[in-house]
Amino acid sequence: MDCPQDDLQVISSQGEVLPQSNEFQELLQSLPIRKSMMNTPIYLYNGIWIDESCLKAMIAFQQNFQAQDTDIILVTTPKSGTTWLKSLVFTITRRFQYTISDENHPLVTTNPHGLVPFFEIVYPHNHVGTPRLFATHLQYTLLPESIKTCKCKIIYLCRNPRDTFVSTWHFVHKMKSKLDPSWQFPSLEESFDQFCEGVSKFGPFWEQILQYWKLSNERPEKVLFLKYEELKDDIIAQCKKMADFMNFSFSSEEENEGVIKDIAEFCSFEHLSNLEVNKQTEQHSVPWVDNGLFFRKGEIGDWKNLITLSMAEKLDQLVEQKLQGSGLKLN
Ligand code: PAP
Repeated sequence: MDCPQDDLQVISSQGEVLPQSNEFQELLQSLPIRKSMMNTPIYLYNGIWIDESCLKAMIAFQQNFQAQDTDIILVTTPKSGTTWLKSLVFTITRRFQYTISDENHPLVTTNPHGLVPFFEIVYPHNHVGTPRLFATHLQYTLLPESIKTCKCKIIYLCRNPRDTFVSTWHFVHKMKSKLDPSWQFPSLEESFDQFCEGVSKFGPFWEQILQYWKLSNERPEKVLFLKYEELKDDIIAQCKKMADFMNFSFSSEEENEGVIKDIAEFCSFEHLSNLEVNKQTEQHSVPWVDNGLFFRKGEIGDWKNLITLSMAEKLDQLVEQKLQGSGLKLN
């Protein structure tokens, strides 16, 4: 997820816009700085690489957000299926409120990002209905204490890093070349090396994956750990798992009536990407990002069409080394 520089402000819990303080400028100047895949500055702050506007929103979120026991928080690495997870969780938790049909469901008229806001993109945010649903790309260590101590639940989703990298590459190129066709990007090789170094938005990606993986083992009632590939493999089983975890289990009547299958089809790439609202090039559910940019191919293994086998092997080795001893595999 990319956050343009001038679009966001730090806003207090009372909703006041806070002036860009000298303190914040001093903080920025004190941080290590690199260029993102989009060739814009990113800063290393408390272990993650983040851009200026997301850093502002993140600090406001850390200072002001109060979690509630019933909140559900979706955490993802960027480009690992956030849009899909948002649509699934929204549809599962709101199924008694909205019939899963094309006419009246909010997902028909609103992109999933408009229904489940990111903490670090705009703060404070509007949330729709109950339970409150939020999303973030932040590591667990950066979440406010109230999320850690109350009974709210976290659903975590990651994806094979080869496809995540390739999805990010296509996203930033489509986005920036639309804003400015003459924009200069780092080369594919440079971007790939930086990704492997851990220098990518909200990265290093393996730190985030490991934190939530560990926590999902220690506190399975708090964190549910999912993989994009497993959703693709058996969406019905994964929907049931999510529903049970959120205390929104499907009844046997619902199962027999095919409700889970309806939800899976309703939130499928084919259905969502063909809705008018998600083909829009002018509607932005996240500042500056066309709704259509969240849907590209939605497949496993598209890395083969961009990176070489030796790049893929290099990434695999890195991942194996980083995840060593954790019991987690990402293939
Ligand atoms: P974000 O981090 O900017 O929110 P995110 O939704 O996590 O993006 O990732 C986008 C990817 O999910 C795209 O993958 P691709 O580039 O490999 O195609 C997008 O196509 C895919 N995606 C979006 N919606 C769905 C869906 N309903 N089912 C499966 N994949 C999806």
